[in-house]
Amino acid sequence: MSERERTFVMVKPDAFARGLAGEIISRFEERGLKLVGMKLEVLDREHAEEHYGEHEDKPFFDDLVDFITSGPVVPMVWEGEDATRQVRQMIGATDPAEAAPGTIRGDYALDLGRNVVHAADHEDEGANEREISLFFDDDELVEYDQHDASWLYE
Ligand code: IDP
Repeated sequence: MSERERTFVMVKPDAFARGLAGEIISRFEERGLKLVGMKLEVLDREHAEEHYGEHEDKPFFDDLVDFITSGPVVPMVWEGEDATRQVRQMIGATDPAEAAPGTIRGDYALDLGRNVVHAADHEDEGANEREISLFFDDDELVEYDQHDASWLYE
């Protein structure tokens, strides 16, 4: 069995406003991932700019920060085997027009700037640690036994 990992995921304001938060959370629950952290908050600009710091020189940066601060988001931490890569596969390509049907973006989104969900980049090794600590204190991540683990993992 490969390593159990923690990965950072966030329901974006478009999905929350469209009543899709529950649907998106259910995708990860039903897959068998373990929810260890979750909040509901409206991000301030400073927090949003730090979160998207890698894009600060891009032409879409201001619009992206406007959008992500425009309403409630649901930051979450999900744990599971190979979780970062599995979650990225589940959310689909960044541009919903390229996202396969069956992925979250492929099923619920149409536009690059309104792509319903964020997840840490599995190709960026430090992304999870950086993003989890930007949104959660250690004592906000919950320790518990996943009761169905023996049915999910051999
Ligand atoms: P990701 O969300 O799939 O990790 P990133 O490249 O990190 O994709 O981009 C962050 C977010 O910025 C995307 O989810 C998307 O909403 C937005 N974005 C990325 N590229 C563009 C663009 O070219 N125009 C407008 N928005 C963009």
